[in-house]
Parts: sequence; C-alpha cells; structure tokens
Amino acid sequence: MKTYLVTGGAGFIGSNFIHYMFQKYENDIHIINLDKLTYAGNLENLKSVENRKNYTFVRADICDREAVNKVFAENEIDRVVHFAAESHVDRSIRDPEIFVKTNVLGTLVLLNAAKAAWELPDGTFSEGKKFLHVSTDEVYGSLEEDGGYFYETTPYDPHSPYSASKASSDMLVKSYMDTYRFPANITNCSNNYGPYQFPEKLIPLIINNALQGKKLPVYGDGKNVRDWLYVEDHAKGIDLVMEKGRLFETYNIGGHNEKQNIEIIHIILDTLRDMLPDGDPRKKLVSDDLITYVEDRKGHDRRYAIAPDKIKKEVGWYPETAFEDGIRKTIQWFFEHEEWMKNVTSGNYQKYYEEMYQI
Ligand code: NAD
Ligand code: TDX
Repeated sequence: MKTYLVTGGAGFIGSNFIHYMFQKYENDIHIINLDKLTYAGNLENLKSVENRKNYTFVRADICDREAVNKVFAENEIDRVVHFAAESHVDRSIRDPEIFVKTNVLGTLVLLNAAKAAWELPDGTFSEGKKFLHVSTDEVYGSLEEDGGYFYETTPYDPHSPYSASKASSDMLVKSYMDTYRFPANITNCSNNYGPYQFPEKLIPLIINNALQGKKLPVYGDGKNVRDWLYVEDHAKGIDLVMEKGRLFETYNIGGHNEKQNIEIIHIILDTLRDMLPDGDPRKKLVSDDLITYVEDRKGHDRRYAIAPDKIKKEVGWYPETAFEDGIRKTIQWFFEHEEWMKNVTSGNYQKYYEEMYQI
C-alpha cells in the first residue's frame, strides 16, 4: 500500500484529486492531507472521505518545518503531491508577501523534509519515491493572440507576484533534481474549473453572481484568453505522471480549449438559462445586462495556451471532458451545493470581495 502526502488537499484541485484517487484506488492507498486551512481550504470538500480508515487529515502550515518533519517521521511516505499554495493572482497583486512565504519557502521546507526522509547513505534515493510539484502555465508568461503555445522548453517569463512565486518554486524543485538527483516531476497546468472551486476565480464567480442577479465583472476588454481544463482531467494527468512519468521531467497539462473571458461568460449565461427550469425565480435574474466592464487587472497576461504533446506521447494523457460537458457538470454541482456556496461566500471572503470590486 502506497502512502501519499497530499499538501493543500482541502483546496479546489487538491480535494478533487483526493476524491479521484479514492474512486480509482479505493483501499489500496493511504492519503495524508496536510493543509493549513487558509480562506481557500475547506474541509466540507472532503466530508465524504473523512471517515475512511485510509485517510488522515493534518492541519499544518507547509512552512512549519517541525510539523512537516513530524509527518515524515511518523509515516513511511512514498509520494508527495504538492498542491498547497496561495493561488489567486489578484490577491498576489495586493499582498505578494504571503505568496513568497507559502509558495517558495513552503516548497523548500517540503523538499528538505522529503529529501531527508528518502536519501540513502550513498546519496541516492529509495526506490519508488516521488515528489510531484503541481505548478501552472502562468510561469511561461503571456502569448500573442495570434499564435504559439507553451511547451516544456518555453523560457520562464512570469509577470504577476503569484506566477513569479510559482516559477521560483519550480526552479527550486528543478535545482533539487539537478543537484541531488532528487526524484521529482513538475507539472504545469492550464486554468482548471469544476466542483469545489472557490468563487474568487472567474467561472464560479460568474455562476454565483449570475444566479443572484449580481453584476459580472469583466477585466479590461474581456478578450484575454485562457485554456480551460476540467479539474478531474487534471487529477488524471497528475496520477498518470506519478505512475508513468520519467523522473526529473516536466509535463505540461492543458485542454486545447482556448476561450476569451467574455466567451466564457456568455456560455455560462446561456447554459444557466438552458438548465434552470421554467418557473425557477433565478431564471429571470440571469441576464446579459449584468456584464460590467471594470478596470483591467494590473499586468494582465493576454493569452495562455498549452501544447500537451509530451504528456500525451509519454504517458497517454489527453483531456477527456469537452468544455460543453464540463461546464454543465460544474453548473449542476453548484445547483446541488447552494449551502457550500453560502458558507464560503460569508465572512472573510465577503469582505475581500467588497474591497476588491467596489461594485
Ligand atoms: P486553492 O487556493 O483552491 O487551494 C489551496 C490549498 O492550499 C487550500 O486548501 C489552502 O488551505 C492550502 N494552503 C495554502 N497555504 C498553505 C500553507 N502555507 N500550508 C498548508 N496549506 C496551505 O488552490 P487550487 O486552485 O486548488 O490550486 C492548487 C495548486 O494547483 C496550486 O499550487 C496552484 O498553483 C496550482 N494550479 C492551479 C490552477 C487553477 O486553475 N486553479 C491551475 C494550475 C495550477
Ligand atoms: O472577476 C473576474 N473578472 C475577470 O475578467 C476574475 C476573477 C477574473 N477575470 C479574468 C482574469 C483572467 O483573464 O478571467 C481570467 C481568469 O481569471 P482567474 O479565474 O483569476 O484565473 P487566472 O488569473 O487565469 O489564474 C488561474 O489559472 C492558473 C488560477 O487562479 C491560478 O491558480 C492558476 O495557476
């Protein structure tokens, strides 16, 4: 039985990954979820797995060396899947420091703990151990509207404090692979969407606002392009790279599903109108008139687009969920989890939201 240390498992992608892994491997794996439970971490996301014998939750900060070392001392960890991060670009523009602490120093603490636990006296590493660092396509910077893709060989060119902190953490992982032959992979994924996504990110924010007849903030001209991937496809990609990826390699994960932000908003509005039954009072609230152009994000990257050729060729991954299906599944999930949305949009998040948009 393999033991996985998943960091940031109470967040959006981490919790989807944990659900995916238990569906796939059932009782053949043990997952330890180490999460600080920041505003973005929510144990409600994991209610259906919390009583499993092969699941353990540890509340800790990845920057806390003692707490992290303790997890390695008390468990024979085989695999680390490192999601924990500050993940929202707008927050990084307002307050960069926590991004450097968590994303850079936190990653260093984890690397050192795993290295100390896995390194043999001759400087090689125990068989079968792997550290998978989950990163983003934003480290590559911004593409021109009319062409080009991010490949694993594309030079790093981060623009926001968030992407700079993720780029720094990737570089640290690379340096451990190069210097110590530390057994790791890096994955750089495009924009995810799906269940449990915190409604500060574009898609859940638009769904939530539209259902309440609240304005839909569009940054700049709305023509920035993102390459959207259904979160379960990301989870599958991570599992495949863990199992079949060559050590010391980077794999880009992306959907070949480029859309302008304004297109995304229109698709969401059309899908909501289509899915809401006649007579549902929310149907009347969902209107194109809610679209509100607001000041652009500072340093707003124009276009992201991943070329997933390497991951397809080497481990057989491809994006299985068409955007039309993924967005319907996501909207259906939000319909069925109104209480979840109410809980996460109360308190601190609400305060942040008001300061951010003033609309
Ligand atoms: P998220 O913000 O939803 O979740 C982050 C999780 O990390 C939360 O549970 C939070 O409590 C935890 N966390 C934060 N700081 C911590 C700390 N110091 N110690 C321990 N736990 C801490 O993020 P997400 O969208 O699920 O992203 C997960 C990872 O995937 C991140 O590394 C992000 O950079 C990367 N990524 C995200 C996307 C995307 O579209 N969301 C795309 C590509 C890569
Ligand atoms: O209110 C909004 N209005 C708007 O126009 C918000 C929240 C966003 N946007 C735009 C900005 C982006 O062009 O929508 C696009 C998507 O924005 P986000 O959802 O904030 O995602 P992005 O900045 O692209 O970053 C995401 O993808 C890569 C994740 O947040 C990162 O964690 C991941 O690494």
